[in-house]
Formats: sequence, C-alpha cells, structure tokens
Amino acid sequence: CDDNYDKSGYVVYCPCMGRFGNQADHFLGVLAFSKGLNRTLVLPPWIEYRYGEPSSFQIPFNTYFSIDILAQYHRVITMESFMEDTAQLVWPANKRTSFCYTQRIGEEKNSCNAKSGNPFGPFWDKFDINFVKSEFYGPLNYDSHDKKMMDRWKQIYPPDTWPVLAFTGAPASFPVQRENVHLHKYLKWSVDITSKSKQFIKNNMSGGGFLGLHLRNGQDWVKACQHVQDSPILFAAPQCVGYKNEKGPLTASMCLPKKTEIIKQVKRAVKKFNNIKYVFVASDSNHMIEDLNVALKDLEVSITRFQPSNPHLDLAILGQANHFIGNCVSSFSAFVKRERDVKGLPSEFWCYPHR
Ligand code: GFB
Repeated sequence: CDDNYDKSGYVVYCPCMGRFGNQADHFLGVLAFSKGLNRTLVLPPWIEYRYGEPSSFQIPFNTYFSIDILAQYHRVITMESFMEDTAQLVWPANKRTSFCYTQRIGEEKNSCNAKSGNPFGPFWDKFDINFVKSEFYGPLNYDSHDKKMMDRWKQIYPPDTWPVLAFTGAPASFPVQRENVHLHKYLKWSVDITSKSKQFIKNNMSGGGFLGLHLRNGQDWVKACQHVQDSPILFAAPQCVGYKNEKGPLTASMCLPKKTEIIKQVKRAVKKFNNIKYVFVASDSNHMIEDLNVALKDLEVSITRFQPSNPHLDLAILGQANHFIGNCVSSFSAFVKRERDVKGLPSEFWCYPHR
C-alpha cells in the first residue's frame, strides 16, 4: 500500500571506508546518527575485498547480523528490502541526491562523485542507483549527542522535502565515538554465524576453557605500525590509550608485539586462568602455531585455528573465549573487545597496560 513507508525519512549510506572492523565502527555511529535524526536506517551490505579480485563484493547485512535485535534499538530496514519495496515511493530515480561534507575529487566538478572509484561505484551499481545531484552538508556534522546539531539537520533537511539522505561515505567517525561504543549490544551474530561458531568450539575445544588470541601481523599491518610514533591514536588505539591519548603512550609493541612478548603474555594468561585447555588463534597472516606449540608444550594446552580463513567466524569464536588477548590498534580486535564487554567477559591487550 502506498502509505507503507516511514514519514520521518531514511538514512542510506555506503560503508565505503576500510574493511570489516572499520565498517563496524562506522556502523555504530550511523546507528546513533539515524536515531538522533529519527530516520529509519537502511542497513547497507558489508563491503568485502578478495585477494586478486579488482572489484569489491557486497554481502547483505543480515548474512552476519540479526536484524531483530537491532530493531529493539531503532527502526531499520535492509538495503535490499528498501530498494525493492520502498525506494519507488520515496526515492524515485530522478530525485536521487548524494550527500557529502564537501566536494570529492572525481569525474565531475562540484560534485560528491559518489560513484567514482572502488568500492563507491560497485556499491551503488549493485542496486542500480545513479545520482542526479549532490548536496554538500558541511558544516553540519554527525555527532548525534549534540542535540542542537540534530535539530539543525532536521531544519535544513526536513523529511517531507528530503525523505532520503544518501551519504557517499558513512556519516560517522572512526574510530567509533566513545558515546556509541555501548550500541554494540544490538549487534548480535546471525543464527548461521552463531551456530557455525558454536559447532567449531564443540568439535575442537570441548572439555575445557579456551584463550582467544588475535594476531594482526600481515604486511599491511607491519607498514601501518611504522606510524605509531607520529600517530598516538592510530586506528582503534583510543580503546587503550584514550581518545585524547590520556592513557598513552602508544608503543610499537602494542601495534606489532614481538614473538617473545606474545609468548610471555600467552603463558601468563594460561597460568592465570587455570581452566584453559585450548588456545584459539585468529590472524590475518601468521598464526604462529608452531611457535606456540613449542613454547606452551609444558602447559598442556592444544593450539587451534579456523580453516579456511574466515574473519567473521574468527570474530564470533573470539567473542566466546574464556579470556581474550587482542591488539589495541586493530579495529578487528576492537570489535571482539566490545562484544566481550557487553557479555561481561574479560579481555586484555598485547603489551598494554605497560608493565
Ligand atoms: O577489520 P579491519 O578493518 O581491521 O581490516 P584493522 C582488517 C581485515 O584483515 C579484516 C582481515 O577485515 C579481515 O579481513 N583480518 C584481520 C583477519 N585479522 C584477521 C583475523 O584474525 N582473521 C581473519 N580471518 N582475518 C586496518 C584497516 O585493519 O588496517 C585499515 O581497516 C587499514 O583501513 C589498516 O587498512 C592497515 O583495523 O585491523
């Protein structure tokens, strides 16, 4: 029926920056922003990159997360449903404006160039979306905890004239704003991810507790960690050192711990939690299985990993560990830490706090 849409409007966006951890940080901000504007949030697919593939892939939001739980916090709809059922009513093809803070470099002058480059183009193309206009929303910002700011958005872009605000990139900060961290409690794994992760734990780690490790150590990370000295709040580092670096400093070992540091910290954790019978290792590159086997042989623990590599199952398994050691700087680790905080499970970080 023609009336079956949200008169308070919608927020649409492309999660166009970074990989899963970055997109998840942004997501919590956009959730808060949509609530602040009282607009339905259109849940975008997650954007993924596969080794050797030039383009990006879009994975429906609910492949990984339960929508029912999110709906307990705020009105949401998947991008697939929105485009199929609602867009023709509220967002006809000749009314599609892209929002950006200020113009973006691309083919057109004075434009958001919302579809220039990867993943921008493939994202909107997936839904056959083209934009007829750009709207620069600067100097407005997306701090949903600033009520005056939210009121300005509502005044300048009222939903009857602007039923859909479609953002070129996530209207949210990275890393996630401190005030929005708690929203992670509405991000629950889908039935599929939950049951696969539980099955793995049952098949491979039954009869004892397990320690979860996140080892972020691929070449991109080695390079990124070279910036630690000039960037005291690099990526997700505020989760350890504070948003103003008040709990600093950020050290090279926190970003890329040495093998000796890893082994020392793992041994200490296994001894401290005396129910640990397994060590589960997640990594983008080197799982250090052999090193850990040798180093932990007297502690009677088995070391395991998920194969073939699956980031979401790694995350879901780490979220259920009896104890977790993660990386201060990685937003992938930050995801696990937030989920564990929601559940009241303990976590620590490589080489932090400084001893
Ligand atoms: O998630 P993410 O934004 O975290 O990006 P960071 C890292 C990606 O690497 C993940 C893979 O999305 C995964 O695809 N990855 C990392 C892993 N750790 C694991 C793991 O334990 N298991 C598996 N299976 N995959 C930042 C980027 O990464 O790294 C920044 O987001 C930038 O944009 C920087 O590129 C260098 O915050 O760790």
